[in-house]
Amino acid sequence: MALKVFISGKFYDKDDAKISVFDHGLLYGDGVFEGIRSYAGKVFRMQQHMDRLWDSAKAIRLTIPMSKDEMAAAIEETLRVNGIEDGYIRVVVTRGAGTLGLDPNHCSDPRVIIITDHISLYPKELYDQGLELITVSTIRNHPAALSPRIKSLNYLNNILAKIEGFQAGCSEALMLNQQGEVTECTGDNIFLVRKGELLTPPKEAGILEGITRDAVIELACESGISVREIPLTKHDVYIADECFLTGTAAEVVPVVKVDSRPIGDGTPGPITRDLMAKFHRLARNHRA
Ligand code: PXG
Repeated sequence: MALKVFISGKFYDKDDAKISVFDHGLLYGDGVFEGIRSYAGKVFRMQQHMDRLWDSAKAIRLTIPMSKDEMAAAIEETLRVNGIEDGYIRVVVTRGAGTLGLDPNHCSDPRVIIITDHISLYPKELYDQGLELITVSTIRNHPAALSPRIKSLNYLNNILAKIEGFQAGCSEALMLNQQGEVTECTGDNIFLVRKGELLTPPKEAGILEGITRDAVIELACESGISVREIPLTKHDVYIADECFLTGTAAEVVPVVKVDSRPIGDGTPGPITRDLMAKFHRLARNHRA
């Protein structure tokens, strides 16, 4: 059976799931999105994803043509018609079809797209062995120009960084901000462990406030590990005892090398491994 895709209230077979070439989502990257996971038939942190989607839409002055409850129900229904229990959900809201000009007032019909599928971002070995990062020259979007807190369809900033990372043979790229502070990777937030403490850049550094990041901060606090959101530099990364990334797609993934320098002893550290296990339990235990 072909995968069904939800577009604005109707289900279409994957090959027939199409939107207009005049949609400003395509013409200008004018829209917002979310990447969400479902574990054993239960959507992980649905409410937080709905809140972030609505905040992103508000920031770009886009009105989502349904309520959060209706969106949540449509997501559940899309998972159900596709028989997906453990999967990945991509929600996209575009400005809608308009004219060949920037003016969003010509777009009267925002499209809501829900795709559900399976995902595995990195091979299992990377979770056991850890991955390597490189700091790239592409800096993260300046918050005064386009806030990194908006999950918009404009991901060129991250894509350019990702290409730089790939060219250096790394599967993820570490992005700095305009002040040279550490922000995040192209689709994941970053954490360091230093003297038993968890350190991560604050939202003011110019990051997407990840939902996995929030979950890991909560898990660390519950385990009595101190967490500080403070500005970090490359130096802090180089001298860290441990490093890991968090994201919906990646979950929690250890980092063992940055800019060719081993982090700690060059293997996934104990706090990282503990938080990976705790995150898996949290996600699979269905706690919202
Ligand atoms: N930073 C950025 C820039 C992101 O795009 C995260 C951090 C992690 O946030 P969550 O809420 O997922 O913990 C993201 C989210 C992809 C993909 O295709 C990446 C994300 C979301 C959806 C798809 O790589 N990253």
